[in-house]
Amino acid sequence: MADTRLHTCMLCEAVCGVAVGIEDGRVLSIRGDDDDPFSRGHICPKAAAIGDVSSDPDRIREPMRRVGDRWETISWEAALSEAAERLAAVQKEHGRSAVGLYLGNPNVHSYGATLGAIYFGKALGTRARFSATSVDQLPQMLAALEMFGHQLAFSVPDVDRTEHMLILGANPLASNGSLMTAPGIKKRLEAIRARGGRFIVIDPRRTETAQIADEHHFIRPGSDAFLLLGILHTIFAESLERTWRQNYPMEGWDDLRRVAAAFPPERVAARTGIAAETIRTLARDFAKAEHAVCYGRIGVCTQEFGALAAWLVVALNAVTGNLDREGGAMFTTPAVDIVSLGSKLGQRGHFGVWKSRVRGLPEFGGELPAVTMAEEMETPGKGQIRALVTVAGNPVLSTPNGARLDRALSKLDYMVSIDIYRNETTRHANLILPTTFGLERDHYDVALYGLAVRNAARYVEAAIAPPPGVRSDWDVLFGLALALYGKGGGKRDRKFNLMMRGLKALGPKRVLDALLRIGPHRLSLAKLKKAPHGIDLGPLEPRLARLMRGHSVKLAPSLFLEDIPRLEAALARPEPSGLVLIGRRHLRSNNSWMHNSLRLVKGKDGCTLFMHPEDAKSRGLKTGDRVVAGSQRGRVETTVEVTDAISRGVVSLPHGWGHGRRGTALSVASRHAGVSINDLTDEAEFDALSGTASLSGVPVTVERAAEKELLTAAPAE
Ligand SMILES: Nc1nc2c(c(=O)[nH]1)N[C@H]1C(S)=C(S)[C@@H](COP(=O)(O)OP(=O)(O)OC[C@H]3O[C@@H](n4cnc5c(=O)[nH]c(N)nc54)[C@H](O)[C@@H]3O)O[C@H]1N2
Ligand SMILES: Nc1nc2c(c(=O)[nH]1)N[C@H]1C(S)=C(S)[C@@H](COP(=O)(O)OP(=O)(O)OC[C@H]3O[C@@H](n4cnc5c(=O)[nH]c(N)nc54)[C@H](O)[C@@H]3O)O[C@H]1N2
Ligand code: SF4
Ligand SMILES: [Mo]
Repeated sequence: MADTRLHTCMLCEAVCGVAVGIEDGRVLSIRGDDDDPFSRGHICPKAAAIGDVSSDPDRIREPMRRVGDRWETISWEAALSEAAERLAAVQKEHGRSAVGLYLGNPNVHSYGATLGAIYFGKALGTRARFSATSVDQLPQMLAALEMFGHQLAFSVPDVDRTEHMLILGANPLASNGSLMTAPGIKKRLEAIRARGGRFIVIDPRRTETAQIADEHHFIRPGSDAFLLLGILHTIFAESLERTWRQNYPMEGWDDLRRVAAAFPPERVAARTGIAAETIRTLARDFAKAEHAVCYGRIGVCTQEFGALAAWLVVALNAVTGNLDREGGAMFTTPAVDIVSLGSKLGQRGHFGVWKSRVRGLPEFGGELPAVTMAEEMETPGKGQIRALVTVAGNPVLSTPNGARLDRALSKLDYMVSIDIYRNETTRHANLILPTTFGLERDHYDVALYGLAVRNAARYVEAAIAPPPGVRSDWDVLFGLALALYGKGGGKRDRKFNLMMRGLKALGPKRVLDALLRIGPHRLSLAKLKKAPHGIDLGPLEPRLARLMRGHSVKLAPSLFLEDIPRLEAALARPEPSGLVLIGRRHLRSNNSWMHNSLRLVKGKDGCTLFMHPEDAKSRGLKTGDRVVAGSQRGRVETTVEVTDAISRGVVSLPHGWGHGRRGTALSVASRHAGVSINDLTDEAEFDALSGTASLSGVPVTVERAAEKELLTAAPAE
């Protein structure tokens, strides 16, 4: 019998409410929930693929054990026992940090996994922790930590009330917004113009977002810190700052003024590719708007000066009096308030307390940069990573020089992957522990409601039953942690272990209920269940004074000031004369793991190399030609797409492709394999301040593929 159940899409950060048509326990249809006050019926083409993943024949439905090249099923009891025994053995012999942990992006999209992974990490007791953070938003977290004293104190654009939005390195029309939970972002951006405002995009590509913007300026990859300093220079030089507009204490004005003074627009124009007069106009328009917000995302984070750029975005909002102010950059007041709770418990985050073993890169919030993962596995000595647990991650495709990591994984003593697919990463595991997915679990977005552009909350029960052989991420993480303790591994702390036992028995729902009850809106699961379409908790409100608890906002933290000489040195350095590579996202693709849904990958090839007509002409290339792109790290063969939407000297490949590797079980994706951009990106290139991968602006060469290459280009293993 057909039935409609409400749920929330867990694929990206927009948290769209969905209404799921179900018959005989299977998903028939997924449409937007028109009665969700926050998402108002919005969905994108990916939502329909949630059901495809659930019922995907390739999905792992029982624990699997690898014996050589063969995979066999194994019971949960045997699997947990084996994993615990092998991990404990490595830890006992080589120390706790000899077992690494990598947490991937989908952990953020399940509250059970988010909470479970925090405790699992603690239970494992390793310093070899990694996650997608260091190929993503780490610089923005570092800016939050240094400026506001909490690594999760993200300021989000009050997009619904701003009059002027300056967007750097983000393409919300494809990504649906990031560190800015804003379902239906296209309409929200268009509404800025409808109320007389403007929005401007700064991007090396004329993206889908740029195409509907009032202005777009091409920028040289990796130069956002220069542009932002040029803008700040103008603001100070023309006395456009608004020192009086904040209602919280703020320090560091003079330091910021001094730094900006050294970067007049004329000095940064060539490096950014943006004319000095344009930079001045950008500054004036921004500073003079009554409600303005600058928003930067992954394009400004994953570059050589990612941390400086992330800091300067917030600083620009602050000096123009737009921080914590209507229509500016504000702080969400979510129903589950991790920032306030963490602050009360003294958990604010930390940076650089210890360094990675081989290259000496700084930890952030207890994890090491992903660019160090392979070397920490390959380099012998005390602390070498010999075993690994991955949880919902695919670092072979998502971290720089994935091919090297691929090889390093194949040499580990032992590996466990908690995942739903046997993909490029998890094929190396000795055990794959499969979990529930999507509609099969209840959902409240602990992480993303904390970044929402309106205060909102929605809780939904599981809509369909999971396959009988899988367990929830929470159960698997706690189960593995407890089994590990039982075998003498992990953190040897009886009290902690008892707490883990208690939490496992309590289950995620009760923890969520408690978090809602102590949260600022005093909600509860029962209250949320009475409003299955979700609750609107009103527009964002100023809250920085309360968050800062008497401390001053630091406009110019010394950590960033000390990185300025490195920026200066880069200005003196000659620019690469050849092509540089950037990434891109597409509305129908989600990082590395949804290419096994035929409805998303069929049709036009999603993995092509964008190239400017002049660059194509000088190489005698046209759309459809096969080419080899090569970098310091590797070579991939792909198809050119000539377009003037990319700036000259820049080429772009999407990330998350490259499914041609042997030993995966992805029957659709392997037929739409594409190539991995991260076979070209370089683990030796990173933001030296924060340790974040530098994925933008990788020097590459592009040549027509030779006949012999066309024949021999076997995918990397
Ligand atoms: N060059 C380049 N590289 C990039 C980026 C880029 O822009 N350019 N973007 C970076 C960014 S922002 C990110 S976040 C990372 C993502 O990097 P990762 O998190 O490493 O990779 P994902 O592709 O998200 O892989 C998610 C994995 O989780 C599994 N999975 C999905 N749902 C569930 C679930 O509910 N439970 C469990 N247990 N497993 C699940 C999938 O099968 C897959 O194996 O990639 C980064 N890499
Ligand atoms: N459809 C879809 N949605 C997604 C994802 C997905 O894979 N597919 N991934 C999700 C994840 S994990 C994340 S983190 C978010 C990311 O969300 P966004 O940050 O919006 O991600 P992108 O679309 O990659 O946009 C980054 C932009 O930065 C530009 N850029 C590259 N280098 C530079 C530079 O040096 N300077 C400037 N100014 N711009 C630069 C690129 O051209 C690109 O347009 O998206 C999320 N949503
Ligand atoms: S925009 Fe994001 S949350 Fe909304 S339907 Fe698409 S993938 Fe899901
Ligand atoms: Mo991400």
